[in-house]
Amino acid sequence: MARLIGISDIHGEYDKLCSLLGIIAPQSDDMIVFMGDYIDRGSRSKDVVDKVIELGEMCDCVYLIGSHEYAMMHAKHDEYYDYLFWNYGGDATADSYGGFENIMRVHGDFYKSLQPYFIKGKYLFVHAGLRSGIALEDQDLVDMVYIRGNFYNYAHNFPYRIIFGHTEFDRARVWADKICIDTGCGKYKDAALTAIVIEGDGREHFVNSYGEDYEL
Ligand SMILES: [Mn+2]
Repeated sequence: MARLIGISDIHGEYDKLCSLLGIIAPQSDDMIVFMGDYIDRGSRSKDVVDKVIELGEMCDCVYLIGSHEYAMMHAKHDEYYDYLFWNYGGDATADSYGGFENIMRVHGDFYKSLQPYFIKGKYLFVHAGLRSGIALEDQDLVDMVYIRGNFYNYAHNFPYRIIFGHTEFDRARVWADKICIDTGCGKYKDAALTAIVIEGDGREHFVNSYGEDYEL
């Protein structure tokens, strides 16, 4: 049966992405939602983007925007995002493309196509979260890619089970109404890249780049 798979915060860690995909072994009827932060920190951001694009040729893939792509795309025009980009791993991304100016030249179509969120059945995938009390269609993209405790420390009333990344925990973390799958890949040398795998029968489990497979 087809699976729904979420992967977030790869951060240039091409080898961990390949390990994880080798374990998950995507099939043509699977759907993979990439939840942003493809780039920065790890040394192979360009290869990560090539890989996730390539995967879209063998199964249904959805690509969301993360905070690091947002900062990268605003870096040239905005002092604050320029600071964020260059001080949170952007140098590694620029190096992987052979210069900052090549990032949008090579993968501009991909970065400009990134979606803010994605809904599939009872699940809503978003990079960082949503702001409570604001309708989905009125959410600010900056919140959706940067929000932290104001989202995950409180119950929300959106009619979805929200799957997000952006804030890292040691392991995937499950609340009654939300799930975080960022386990620090790219930020810490030995951190795993973790995917949520939702089986056709609805079973949710977590698979990481070290081959662990667990339920919470
Ligand atoms: Mn991140």
